[in-house]
Amino acid sequence: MSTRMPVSPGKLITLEGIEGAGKSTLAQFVSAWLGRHGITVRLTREPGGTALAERVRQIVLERGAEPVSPITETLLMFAARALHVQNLIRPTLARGEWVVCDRFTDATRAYQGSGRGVDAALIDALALAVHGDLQPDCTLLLDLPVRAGLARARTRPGATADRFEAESLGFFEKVRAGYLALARREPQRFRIIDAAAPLAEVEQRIAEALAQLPARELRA
Ligand code: T5A
Repeated sequence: MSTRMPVSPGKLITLEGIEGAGKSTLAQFVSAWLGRHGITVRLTREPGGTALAERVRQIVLERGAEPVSPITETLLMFAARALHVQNLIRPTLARGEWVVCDRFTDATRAYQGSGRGVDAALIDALALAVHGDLQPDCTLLLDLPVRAGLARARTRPGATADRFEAESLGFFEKVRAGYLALARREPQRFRIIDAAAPLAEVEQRIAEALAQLPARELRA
């Protein structure tokens, strides 16, 4: 008979924010920081994260001739998320590893909900169907003025504007406000980080937030 101790499930850490907030850059910092503190981490992103979900990402981000309505966009985000949750996130957490994810369902709430006007109740129903009781343990909201984020995103090496990056300032103002409203509603889960600060300062704030996570596995 096996005497192996049951594995305690890993934690899901998400990074959110408007374009150019620094999510991809800081997701790598979060993974490295957790690694140094004894945690095995899987770094991933949305939409995408698995082979099939990355194909859905291409469909939803590309600027093609065929219109994509807000509801279609929402369904595509959740189709990609369903693949990601089933085939990567849940199995990784079940092994006791942590998942660091560049965007998750809060992005749908902010972009499709606040930005495009899709009904919040519909988004909640899809979230329940796709990931049930799975919620991020901690969400780092990288907040900065829209103009600053877009300027960074547009001057990034090799940048080409996808369907979202081609949107107006007004759209991103609604997205930013939507994120801040989500953070106010769930202050335990969200940490709002001033992403307009120099990178070293942003990293310092994130390290402080991670050090406060209630996790036995975290080594000093
Ligand atoms: N989407 C996604 C939805 O609408 N609904 C959903 O449910 C989901 C999951 C995904 C798009 O899909 C939408 C939102 C998005 O529009 P994406 O490429 O994953 O697209 O996301 P983007 O936000 O477009 O990614 P970006 O690369 O533009 O932004 P990041 O990741 O926030 O920024 P990053 O790390 O690439 O940094 C940008 C530049 O700024 C510098 C970096 O070095 C880089 O050059 N930088 C800083 N410079 C100075 N000071 C700092 N503090 C800095 N931090 C980063």
